[in-house]
Amino acid sequence: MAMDALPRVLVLHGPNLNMLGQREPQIYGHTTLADINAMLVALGRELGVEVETFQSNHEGELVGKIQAARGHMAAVLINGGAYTHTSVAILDALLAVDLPVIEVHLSNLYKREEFRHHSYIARAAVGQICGFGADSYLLGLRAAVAIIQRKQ
Ligand code: CA2
Repeated sequence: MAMDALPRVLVLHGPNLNMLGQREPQIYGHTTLADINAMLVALGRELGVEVETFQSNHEGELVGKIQAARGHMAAVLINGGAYTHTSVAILDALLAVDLPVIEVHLSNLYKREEFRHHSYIARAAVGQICGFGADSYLLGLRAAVAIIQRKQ
């Protein structure tokens, strides 16, 4: 008997997030990106979704990955890094792909510099989770799964 494929969640990490755990631990914590990805894959398994992770320091690569998600992914979880505050291209890709988007950030954007208070990604997102460190991603994945299950 053919098994139904699990819904897939695409997790995108923007620029500089590959340095997590190596610099500025007072802001971003000691957890590495590999740790976060492993926790997301494990939680996804528990919750019945397949998690695919991707990090890039290049805006166009992130746009390409978002475009390719259409028809293959059930939701997109994104920490756009600094592109959050600058990228209309990422916003347009997220709007075009027509999937539930959950925006996450390690730090609390609203306690930081004014320029971090505006997110282009927020316009395409169901919601935003920020300020909980690595747990922001795990909470975001739970939110994505709740949305996917409601649709099934
Ligand atoms: O809090 C977040 O998750 C951010 O998306 C992180 C971005 C920042 O530009 C956003 O305003 C908020 C920066 C990611 C840089 O990550 C680093 C990790 C370790 C060392 C240096 C930077």
